[in-house]
Amino acid sequence: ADKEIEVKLRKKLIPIEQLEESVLFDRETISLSNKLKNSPSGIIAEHKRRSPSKSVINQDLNVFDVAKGYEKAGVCGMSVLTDGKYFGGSLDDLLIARASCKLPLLRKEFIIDPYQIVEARAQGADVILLIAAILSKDEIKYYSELAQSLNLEVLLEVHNEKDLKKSLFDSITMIGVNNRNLKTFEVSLETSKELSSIIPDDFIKVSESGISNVESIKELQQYGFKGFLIGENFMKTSNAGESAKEFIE
Ligand code: IGP
Repeated sequence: ADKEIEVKLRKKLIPIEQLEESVLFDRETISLSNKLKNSPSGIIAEHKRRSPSKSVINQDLNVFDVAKGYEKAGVCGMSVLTDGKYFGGSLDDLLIARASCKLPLLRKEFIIDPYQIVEARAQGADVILLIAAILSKDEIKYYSELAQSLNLEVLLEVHNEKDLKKSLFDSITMIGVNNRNLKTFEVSLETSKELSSIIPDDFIKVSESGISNVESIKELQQYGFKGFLIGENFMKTSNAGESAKEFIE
């Protein structure tokens, strides 16, 4: 409910017509899925200051440097948490990352309103996250088609078979399996392995959360995963970019 109030407040601040006039609104977006297809490492590196499961991860790294570092390391894309309440992020973080690098940027947010998708486009994102667990089938269809019409790619996040079953639309390019259980915060890479066989081949498979070594990536690649979303493991160090580099061939 807090989130809804926040969205409504922001709507009042910036009318949608004004978002559409943003200079970033018409920029050519960069395809994350194409990069993942052609990469041996497939790293999507995240900027995340804190999280409900770990509280503070790192408050000292600034987004500008992190984005530059990830780009220099050779990652495929960057994920930027824009949620303030649970993750200490903001839309300014997204804008700063946009100003710092040419990587495809994922707006990492709990999207529950189409306004947030237009906002993502206006603030420099290339990809949005849609979480199946918090959306209906109709919403997933509508939101992903809206994103596609704005030249944004969609990473659709699933936790189980039920999530997956309501999410298979051709306006979606990437399916992400979140290895972190939303209720218990427990992480298990088995979740990715188990779901891999029922994700149709038309989608790029991404494994999200709890990845902390290259061996895990090699193993997940055997299950057809092309993308690996990694936050904490890079952010907990003093130089996120350098840490990401160790994961890249
Ligand atoms: C990154 P980790 O364990 O490497 O820090 O996880 C990313 O998968 C995680 O931040 C995440 C997330 C989300 C955060 C995945 N899905 C949805 C907020 C909302």
